[in-house]
Amino acid sequence: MVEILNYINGTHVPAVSGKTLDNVNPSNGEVYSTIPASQTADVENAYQAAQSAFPLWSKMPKQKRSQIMLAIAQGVKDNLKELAHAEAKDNGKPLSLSTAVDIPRAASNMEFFATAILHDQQHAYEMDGAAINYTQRKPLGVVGCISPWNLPLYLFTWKIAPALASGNCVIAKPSEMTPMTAFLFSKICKEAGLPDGVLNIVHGLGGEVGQAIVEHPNIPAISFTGGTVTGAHISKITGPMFKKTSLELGGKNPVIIFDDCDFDKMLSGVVRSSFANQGQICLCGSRIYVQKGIYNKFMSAFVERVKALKVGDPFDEATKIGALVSESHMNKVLSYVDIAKNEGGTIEAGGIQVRPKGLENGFYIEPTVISGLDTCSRTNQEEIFGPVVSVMPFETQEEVLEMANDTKYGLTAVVWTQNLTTAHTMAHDLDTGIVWVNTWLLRDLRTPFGGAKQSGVGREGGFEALHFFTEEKNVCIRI
Ligand code: TXE
Repeated sequence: MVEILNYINGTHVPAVSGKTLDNVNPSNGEVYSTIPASQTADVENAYQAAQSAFPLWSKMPKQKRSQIMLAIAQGVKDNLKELAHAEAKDNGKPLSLSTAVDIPRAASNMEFFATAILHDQQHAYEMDGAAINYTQRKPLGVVGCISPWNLPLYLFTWKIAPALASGNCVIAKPSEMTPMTAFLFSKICKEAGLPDGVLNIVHGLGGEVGQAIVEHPNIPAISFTGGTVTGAHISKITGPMFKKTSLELGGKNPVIIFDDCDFDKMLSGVVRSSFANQGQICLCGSRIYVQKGIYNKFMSAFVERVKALKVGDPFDEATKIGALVSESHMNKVLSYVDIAKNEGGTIEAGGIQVRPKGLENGFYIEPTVISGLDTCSRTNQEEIFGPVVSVMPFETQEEVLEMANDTKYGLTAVVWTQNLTTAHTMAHDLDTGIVWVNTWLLRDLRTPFGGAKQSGVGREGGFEALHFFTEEKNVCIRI
């Protein structure tokens, strides 16, 4: 049994209360580690450590901060195998995915922000010889970063990297369901020479540790990625406290396939955007709109490809769909299959739990394709966050645009077309923070990342993220 510990002031410690929580391996349903069941007292200890480290870290020359962060990135790369293995075991995702995507991206996040701080600019505004204004950006102090379970180290580093790079000290809370890689990462930080107290990792339940971070009177900024309901709860607390709050929340993303698309490329792309990471990525496309001319061709080719996806052991190289993160999440996803049936949907593929030999207690669902549902059905409106997609036909661009935008979410949209005008007009008219045309999840870390409507508030990525973690000041000097 592995004992995961908090990382406070450069030291690995249990929760003050001594209490622990069980951590389950979703591929077989077995408890394989414990995590500290931290509470307010642990967050307070982390805060004290972070506050003490702030003068040193915030005043350290950027070049030096950058070097330490690059050493951490190198440590992640050096430990790729161990981290990828840990991520697959903790989350249930295929090892091939954590090796190719999650862990390399965690290293890139650190590298990107470590170098971005060297290139950020300040502004100057000259007033016709009468005065000059210039701006400064200062770190905020001790900030809170709360991350989810679907891309554990990937999203953990996506938040802490800009926070640290811009000179803040951090209290970070990984999801209680996937704490392992953050724990391993803390050891890498120590070895890379990150000064004690600069990054503190407190494990435990969202309603306890997360809540204590959000409510802390001296933490001026919260960066959160997770469910829309939790995001709404957090902003009710941070609003009246005037905390800067960045929220990356859920999605119900449309994938729009026009008759004139490159069919083969589209088909592979849509299989990926539907089922990567068992459909547990806020960017996955779960509402697939297909133009009538190719609807039947698409449906039969898509269903054939989906049925061929191997579901099972995350450590088997042939596996394309691993386990869902938890039993309760699997049950939530399965409940939506029942909802879809009750709404009159036809299950074209999947729709059932799978019990692979030797892993009968794991949390597996066959990739599921549903047809015949109205765009306003619950299946098409609520975030399922699993390997479940709904396919619908459309005739005109105007019609599909209306259906695609008819949701409370607005994170991403994918458009498959070879027609430049269609691509441009759809990209312009879709109410989402991100539009991908003829691709999916192609990411340039310089670009703004985030959602419209109930998919979130604010943008991460590039200088936007560095700016979120700083306070801008204007200095006006009379000449
Ligand atoms: O997320 P939570 P859950 C969606 C997805 C999923 C649903 C619920 O639809 O089914 O959200 O998932 C911490 N104060 N997404 O319940 O609770 C929690 O410990 C502070 C989309 O697992 O939002 C974890 O670290 N923090 C999403 C983090 O919030 C709190 C990814 C996210 O967990 C807290 C995950 C509180 N009161 C789920 N309560 C995406 N956008 O990618 C919980 N937390």
